[in-house]
This record gives sequence, C-alpha cells and structure tokens, in this order.
Amino acid sequence: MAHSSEASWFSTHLGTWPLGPQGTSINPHDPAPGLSGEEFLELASHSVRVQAPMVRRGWRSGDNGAGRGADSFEPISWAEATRLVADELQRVAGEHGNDAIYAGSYGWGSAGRFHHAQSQIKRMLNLFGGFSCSEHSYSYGAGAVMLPHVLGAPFGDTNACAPGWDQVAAHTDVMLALGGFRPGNTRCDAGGVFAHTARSWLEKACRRGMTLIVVSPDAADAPAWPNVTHIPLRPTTDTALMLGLIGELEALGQGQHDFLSRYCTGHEALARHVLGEDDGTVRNAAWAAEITGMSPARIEALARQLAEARRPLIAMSWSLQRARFGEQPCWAAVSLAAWLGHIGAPGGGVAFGLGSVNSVGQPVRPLKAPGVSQGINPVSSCIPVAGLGDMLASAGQPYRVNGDLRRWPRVRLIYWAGGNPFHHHQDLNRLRDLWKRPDTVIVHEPVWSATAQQADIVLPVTLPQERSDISGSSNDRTLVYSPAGREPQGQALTDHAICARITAAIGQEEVFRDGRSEGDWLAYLYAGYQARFPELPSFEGFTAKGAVTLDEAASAPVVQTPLAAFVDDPVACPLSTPSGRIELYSATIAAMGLEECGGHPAWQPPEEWLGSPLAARYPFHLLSPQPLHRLHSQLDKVGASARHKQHGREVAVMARADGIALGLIDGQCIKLFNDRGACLAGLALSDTLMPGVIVLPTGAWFSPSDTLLAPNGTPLERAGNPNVLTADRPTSELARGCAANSCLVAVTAATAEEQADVP
Ligand SMILES: Nc1nc2c(c(=O)[nH]1)N[C@H]1C(S)=C(S)[C@@H](COP(=O)(O)OP(=O)(O)OC[C@H]3O[C@@H](n4cnc5c(=O)[nH]c(N)nc54)[C@H](O)[C@@H]3O)O[C@H]1N2
Ligand SMILES: Nc1nc2c(c(=O)[nH]1)N[C@H]1C(S)=C(S)[C@@H](COP(=O)(O)OP(=O)(O)OC[C@H]3O[C@@H](n4cnc5c(=O)[nH]c(N)nc54)[C@H](O)[C@@H]3O)O[C@H]1N2
Ligand SMILES: [Mo]
Repeated sequence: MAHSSEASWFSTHLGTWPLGPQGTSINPHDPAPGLSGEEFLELASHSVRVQAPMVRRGWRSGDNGAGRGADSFEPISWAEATRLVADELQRVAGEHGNDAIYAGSYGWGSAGRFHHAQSQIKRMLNLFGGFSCSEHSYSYGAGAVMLPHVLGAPFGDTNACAPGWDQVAAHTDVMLALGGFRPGNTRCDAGGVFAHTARSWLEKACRRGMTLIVVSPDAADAPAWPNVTHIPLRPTTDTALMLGLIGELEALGQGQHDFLSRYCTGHEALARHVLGEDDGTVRNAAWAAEITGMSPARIEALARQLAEARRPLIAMSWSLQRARFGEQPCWAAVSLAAWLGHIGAPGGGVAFGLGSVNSVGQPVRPLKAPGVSQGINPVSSCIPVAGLGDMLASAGQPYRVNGDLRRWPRVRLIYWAGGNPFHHHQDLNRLRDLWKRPDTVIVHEPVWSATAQQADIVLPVTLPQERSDISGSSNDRTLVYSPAGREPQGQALTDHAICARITAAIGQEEVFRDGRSEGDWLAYLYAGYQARFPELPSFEGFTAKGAVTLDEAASAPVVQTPLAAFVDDPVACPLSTPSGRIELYSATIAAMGLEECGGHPAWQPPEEWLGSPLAARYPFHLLSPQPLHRLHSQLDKVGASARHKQHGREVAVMARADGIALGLIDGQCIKLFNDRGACLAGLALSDTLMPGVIVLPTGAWFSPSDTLLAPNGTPLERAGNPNVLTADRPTSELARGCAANSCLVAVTAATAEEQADVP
C-alpha cells in the first residue's frame, strides 16, 4: 500500500468496516465506491438472520419433502444437527450412490478466499465419497461453451476474450457496445473489488475521442458523455443486427477478405448464408431492420462507420447471451469482428463482458494463487448449471449438451451453501414443485433466504464481519485482509467449522482441517500468493497493513491483446480449434445435428420476443438485469435496496408512453403476469427505455402469497421477483445456459386486495 494515510485508515476502520459482498469498497481512494459495508453491518443483527441450527418438522416425521417450503422449523443443537447431516449423507450415499447427492451449490456467497462456502462443502463432501456437480455459470454459460468452438479452449474464460482497458483507452476509435454499460454493474466482482476503475477507463477512452455507440433497449446503458450515441433495438435480436451488418459490409465491398482467408475457416459458408445463397433470404440492413426495429438507414450508416474506423471494437455484454439461442450473438460478434479485420490489433476485434463486471479487461497481472483444495470428486456426474430444474424433472433421463450424451442424476439429497437458487433459477413456480422431489435438502445460510425456507436442515453461518479472511479479485492488484469485527450472531459458525464438525462424524475431521486452525489457513493461503509474488510483505506485515497492492513496476508491463500471437503468426501459434483458425463455420457443431444451433451463426426467432405470436397476449418483453443497490438477493432487506422499494416491492421500469397507454402512473402498484406466474411491483416510468420492454431487476426475496393467486393459478409473488415469470428453457442443446432474458409478460394495475398483501 503506497500511501501511509491509507494504511492508517485501514488500521482504524477495518475492524468495523469489513468486507461486504463482492463489491463492497473499503478503499477511501476508490474512484467509484460500490455497495457499502455499512449495509452489511445492518444485516448482521437483522431479524432475517438464522440464529440456530434448524430442522423442518415434517422432514423429521418423514414427509419425504411434501411439506417443504410450507412447514415450520424447530431449533436443534449443533451436535444433533451435524449428526443428522452426517447420517443422512451416509444413508443416501449408501442406498443410492454418491451421485444422488447434488452439490453444484452455485452462487455468489462470500468474497473471502478461505470462507468460500462452495469450496468448503465440496472439500467435505469429497470425504464422504463425492457428489454430482455443476459446470459453467448463469453469468455467461452460453459464451463459455460457444467461444471455445470458435476461438479455442482458453476463450471460454471471458477475461481471455477482451482487450485490456488500457488498450481500449489508447487505441480503439469506434466501440460498438451491444448491451452497453449498465450503471452499477461494475460495482461487483467475484472476490470483491478494491478499486472500481472500469468506468474511468471508459471515460478515458471517450475523452481521447473514441466514438461509443451503445445498442440496447435502454438509453440508460449509455453514459451521458459527448461522442456517445445510443441506438435502441428489440431485446435478443443482436444476432440479426450483426448478420445484417456483415451483409452491408459485403454490399459495400468492405469485407476484409484477406483477413478472413488468412485467419478464419468457414467464412465462405457464412457469406453464402448472409447473401441468401443457401435459403434465398438476403441478410442486409432491410432484413435486420424488420427484426431489430432499427431503421435500415441507421444500420447502413453503422456498417459504413465500422468499415471506415481505424480500430473498431465489437463489445458485447454478457446479458445478450442470457437468452434463448444465446450462443449465437457470441458467434456473430466474432464473425462481424473478423469481417472488419482488426482482431489481434491493440484495442480492436471483439470484447466479451467489458462492463459486465469490473475485472474484465483490467490491465493487471492476475492476482491468482491456489485456493482451498477441494480434494478429488470420484463422482463424474456433472450438469450444466442452469439445468437444475430439468435435472429434477427428468431424473435418470438422457440429455445432450455440447455434443455429449449424458444422463441427469437421480438426486435424493440437495446440499447448498453460498447460493440462492430461489433467487437465481428461472420459473420458480416450477422449481418449487420439483424441489419437493428429493428426500432431503440441506442449506448453510446466514439469513432466512428463500432457499433456506425451502430446506429441511438449515445451518446458520457467519457473515464476513464475523470471521477473518483474505479477499481479492483475481483480476485486481490488491489483496485485502478483513479481520473479524464482531462476534458471530446467535449460534452461527463458519462454513469451515460446520464442515469440520460434520466430517468428525466419519472420523475425517483432521483430514478435513489438514492440521490447521482457521488462522493457520489464512497464513497458508497467503503463502501461496507470496510464492507467486515475491514482492509481497510477510503475513504479519499484510495483516498489519490491511491491504497490499502489487507493484506493477516490479514486473514486465501487462499487455492484453487477445489473439495477437495468432495474428502475428497463425502457423506457429495456431488456435486450439480443430482447424487452428477462427471457426466461423464449425464442422464439430454441425456434426452434432442440433435443431437449435447449426454450423454457422444464424438468427432464429425464439418462442418469446416482441416479434412472436405470443406477443399478442403478452405484449411486453421482460428484461431482468442485475440490481443496482445489492448483489443479487443479498442485502435486499437493508440499506439502499430497502429504501428504493415501493409498497415494499421492487420497482419495475416501463417507457412513459406505455404507462400512459395503459393508464398507469409513476409509483403505482402493478402486476406482471404470463402463463408461468405473476408478481407485484412498483412502477417507474422512464424516458430512456424503449416502448414494449419492461425491466424488473433480479433479487427481491421470493415471497409467494398465502391466499392470492396469479391468473395461471400459482401463488401470486408479492415482492417483485422476475423469476416467477421467466422460462426455464436452456439457451439451446449446445450450452444449456441460462436464458432468463427471453420472456414475454402482460402488465396491469394491481387490485386493492393485491396491493394490501405486502410481503
Ligand atoms: N431472471 C434472471 N435471473 C438471474 C439472472 C438474470 O440476469 N435474470 N442472473 C443470473 C446470474 S448471472 C447469477 S450470477 C445468479 C446469482 O445468484 P446467486 O449467486 O445464487 O445469488 P445471491 O443472492 O448472491 O446468493 C448468495 C447466497 O449466499 C448467501 N451467503 C452469503 N455469504 C455466505 C457465506 O459465507 N456462507 C454461506 N453458506 N452462504 C452465504 C447469501 O445470504 C445468499 O443467499 O442469478 C442468476 N439469475
Ligand atoms: N450492482 C450489481 N452489479 C452486478 C451484479 C449485481 O448483482 N449487482 N451482478 C454481477 C453479475 S453476477 C453478473 S453475471 C453481471 C451481469 O452483467 P450483464 O449480463 O452485462 O448485465 P445485465 O444487468 O443482465 O444487463 C445489462 C444491460 O443489457 C441490456 N440488454 C438486455 N438484453 C439485451 C439484448 O438482448 N440486447 C442488447 N443489445 N442489450 C440488452 C439491458 O438494457 C441491461 O441494462 O453483473 C454483475 N454486476
Ligand atoms: Mo452472474
């Protein structure tokens, strides 16, 4: 840490300003502080904390899950709780095999390196013989499967697929940002954010004269600076726009065919598709305009602007691929960038996820070191993470993903720590029914989240300020020490201590702890960083300072130009694709014979978008982006999140013109519904959002009414949780990613009776 004022600030404040969720800033010099640590303090003693180990009464009397979510709980001792958990794990593993234990346990709980709930429970469960796991993320599950086919295996990691922000600031002259820069999204990062710099980098690029063109349904995704323009488009139609732009480049004679033939394979097939030689439909500005709602002239002008740019960058936010056929925009973005010919040049080509979180594109040495070892999982069964509902619905049935034929495991026990599937999964009414199928659900939680309420055994966990930890994003320069500042609430224990007690029941506690106290573990993990970064101070020096920042001067400068080595010498440095080149046509994917994903990028209409027949009944496209004032469902009940509710509910945003047409006014309580469910929300009328779209951020705690029903007969959700409306459909059989953004709804005013039912 360079400044002594910072060091003293840390030593005086860290005890009471600990790490919060993964965006909390404790750095007084942060250019754009994130969520506040103060709110975490408010949560610490809030009535939503779980005070003691709890067991559901119906589970005890053997109801096999029938009363799950509707039943009462009773407190039990830690000794009894850990015995019940260990016995049940052994029973299920013994009777049904370890693959009947599902512990994918996806989620963003805890920023710390040691108290990382998923690592702790997986380390424990491996000592019980293993479990069925999950792969990829809700964040960019479609991209993580598609991009390796197109660019090679390393490009499944979103960070590999974006130029450094310093290169954007220095070289990019036109950035086409699909999805743009939602204010607040760069507040967060896995591992925490010490300095929120993504926005300042963007500003630096624009000040230097970069033209930023944001294409998205909401002008609020574009910063209000000079040389920034916003073009609205219908949600989930970006693939059509990009194919239409390629068509216009061809018509202008501006396609970079030298680049295509030197570095790509399959561009001929894609060119034939765009020119309509395969099916008679020409993909040009006029075609794309029909689908996207943009004007043909605007698309033509955009094609010319990109063709004339010295260093254009096609940037795409993760949100685009969190939709049906979400694999396609990823492929189309690489294709458009290849047609423009600047891939591999500083600040040019394609970027995936710049602005979705703070870490993507940070020009720093990755601050990576080994975490808590999870051991070895002898069970091979692994599901695509957003396949949770299908796994429960189709136990034992075969399915296809990324060309593999797999079988959904027959799950009898679900174990979750550090995530909230009743926040993050789609079609929560369906999930609620399916969730009753397993024999047992065990959850570790600091608070009575919706998932804890849907469990059989709930084990209370500390919040970050009740334990000491090390934190830091792997794409940041700073490691932070966060000492415990208060006693654990009630009987809460750390995930580590809970798992240690459970492994004690099978005589494995010493193996689990590896002979270390929690304090020893922190020193041990820190030593892993020191081994990679010898300039770091001693552990004692680190904890005394509170934070240490890597000295970038001590290393060679970080230059992050994706694909530069390949473009320099494609023969010596081929990509790890089958052809060694950028695959704009993939024989591998084509050979899978999938209906929903062919051999080259293509636009196909999904079931739900503004152009589908269903829009006659459900005329609004629902987008459910990330919430500004919290991290997903965390901190929903406190601070700014609680203050920004209306009628105790999340606020939906709709174009002013739509509100007027429906006779709705600002601040009114509304109801959103479709064939899957309904929820209530507040209403804000917007002058930036395009008509026909309604935005309801994620994260309001799932609160089904006891008495009131949705038009489809499911319980009315009262807090404004969009996931009672979203469809539980995979992106496609290729990736089976989360497709939350493909969702149509209708909107009406709530009735007086509905309004009176406050969560
Ligand atoms: N409709 C819609 N749905 C979406 C999305 C969308 O765009 N639209 N986005 C998706 C995406 S990208 C994501 S990443 C997911 C996020 O989904 P999640 O990551 O599941 O959401 P969180 O609310 O962060 O859940 C973290 C949980 O961990 C708990 N927790 C915190 N600290 C600890 C700890 O130390 N130990 C334990 N055991 N628990 C802890 C918190 O109380 C909280 O309940 O949501 C997905 N869902
Ligand atoms: N404050 C805060 N920040 C967060 C999080 C949080 O919970 N709170 N969560 C973090 C996580 S886990 C993730 S994965 C990232 C997610 O980062 P993203 O996936 O990039 O973000 P979203 O919030 O889903 O959507 C961003 C914008 O995309 C636009 N958009 C939506 N659909 C389309 C489309 O089809 N086409 C185009 N062109 N634009 C579209 C919307 O207008 C929206 O404002 O955010 C991270 N940042
Ligand atoms: Mo995410």
